[in-house]
Amino acid sequence: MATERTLSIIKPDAVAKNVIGEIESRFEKAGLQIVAAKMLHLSQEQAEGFYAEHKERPFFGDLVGFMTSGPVIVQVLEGENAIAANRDLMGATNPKEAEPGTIRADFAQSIDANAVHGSDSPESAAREIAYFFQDSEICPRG
Ligand code: RTP
Ligand code: MG
Repeated sequence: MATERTLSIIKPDAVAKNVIGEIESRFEKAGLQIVAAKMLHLSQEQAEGFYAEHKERPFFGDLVGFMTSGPVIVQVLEGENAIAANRDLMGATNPKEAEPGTIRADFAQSIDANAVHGSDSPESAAREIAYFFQDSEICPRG
């Protein structure tokens, strides 16, 4: 088992529903620590850059429009196998296919408004963390 970091976003739909705390609680109960966090209202440029891997996909415009529709929490989670552990807690991209008890099953409306983002590999975690945070903004526990 390896200690990892992953980039998590609480998306505009979940912030608007006032369930930031309930979502954070799932991470904490699973043993993941929040080692960096901030609230941002992403610009179009920030959202396009963040999701650049999807820029040729037909849903890209809707994705960027949604991600800029309201404030988000961007954060770094740290813990054992944090990347996979976070993806397990999130559930499937489409909340209709997400396992009961996952964040998306419990809080998401649709494949667009799906409550949370999580890095999908060590390479994307490194890129996505650096996209939003300087090293000096990450505060691991001693
Ligand atoms: P995320 O990146 O947000 O954590 O989600 P994910 O890995 O589960 O899904 P990904 O394939 O990376 O897609 C990014 C976001 O784009 C939207 N999407 N829409 N209409 C569609 O077919 C479709 N596919 C993906 C979702 O909002 C997804 O979270
Ligand atoms: Mg993804």
